[in-house]
Amino acid sequence: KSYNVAIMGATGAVGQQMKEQLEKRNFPVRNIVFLASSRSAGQEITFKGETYTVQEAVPESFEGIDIALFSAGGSISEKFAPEAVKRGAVVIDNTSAFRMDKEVPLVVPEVNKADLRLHKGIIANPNCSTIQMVCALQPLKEQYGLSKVIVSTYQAVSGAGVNAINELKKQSADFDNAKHAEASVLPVKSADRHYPIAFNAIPQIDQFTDNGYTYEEMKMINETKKIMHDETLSVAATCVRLPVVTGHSESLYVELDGAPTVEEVRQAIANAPGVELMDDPSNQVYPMPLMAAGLDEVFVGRIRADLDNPRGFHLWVVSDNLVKGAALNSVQIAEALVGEQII
Ligand code: A2P
Ligand code: 11C
Repeated sequence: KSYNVAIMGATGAVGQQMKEQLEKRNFPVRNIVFLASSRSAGQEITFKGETYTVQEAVPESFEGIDIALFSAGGSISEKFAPEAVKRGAVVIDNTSAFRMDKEVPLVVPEVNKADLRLHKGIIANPNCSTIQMVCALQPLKEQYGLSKVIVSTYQAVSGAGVNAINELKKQSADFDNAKHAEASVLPVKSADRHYPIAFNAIPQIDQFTDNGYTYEEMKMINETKKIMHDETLSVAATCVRLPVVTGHSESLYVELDGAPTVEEVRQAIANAPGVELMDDPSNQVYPMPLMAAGLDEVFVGRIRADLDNPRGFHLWVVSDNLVKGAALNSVQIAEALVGEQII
């Protein structure tokens, strides 16, 4: 059996990766439609050796579509996802529009694939920084119980889209002018002030909420509890943007219910699906975004026991934010729908 697929936001950083993942994983596509705004309608995209023309998205674009992968921003999802569902499509939405909606499953297949069965037309793909974190947390939770997570992130500009990548590239060319480089995209397009990202670190991703945390930080907090089915889990996050093109890094402090050895924690991570242990300090082996870019896995290294708390551990987690953090996870959701005969 094969499926009619649409990619909404096909010209974006994530949309392009969605196309690549469908090709690479040989997803059973019968027909594919590439959708974007009128700005890029008419552009050409090659899929499995055939050329397709990008179309401006309208509600009728979803006639006959079985699976629609969305990554064109939250307001576009709010407008078009219901139109796609009305026409019989299952929407896999990579924006924050529906993630915390009680009717919408929020899924990382390695963690909570069973939630897919509860879908009513829309399935949400979590935020990139949440996805890689829960992949590393799940094996620890399963084997030792998990009570607390404190995470600090080191996030790549591609999380903020094609324009942010272009901004970093442009600013990087002029080291002497770093402080005064022109900035109009980061920390977030809609902000009052913009700061250069080249040669910098910006402790703001997305806008601030009323409690002093940013939306990105609150996503990591709220989405983690929902995906892991644990409202009592204590989660705190500080999210920082770095001048890295692709690959988010995260420093995690976790408190477990049990008190395993470091070697036992390493084994739990090594055996987890989708996760690769890369932890050999004596040979300077640890994950970094430059090596993780373009790869599927969530890489974990620098695993250490806390020096004061026998239930506390520190981990360093790196993954390609556009791959497992977005496009791959969405395509894995589509594969699970097919594999489990939910579609
Ligand atoms: P377009 O190329 O027409 O602007 P990114 O997050 O990398 O910036 O990508 C955003 C994606 O969302 C792009 O594919 C962009 O298409 C698409 N997009 C933005 N606004 C709209 C819209 N109003 N309707 C459909 N697609 C949109
Ligand atoms: C970033 N994590 O790195 C954001 C991008 O809710 O899907 C993803 C935003 C989202 O900027």
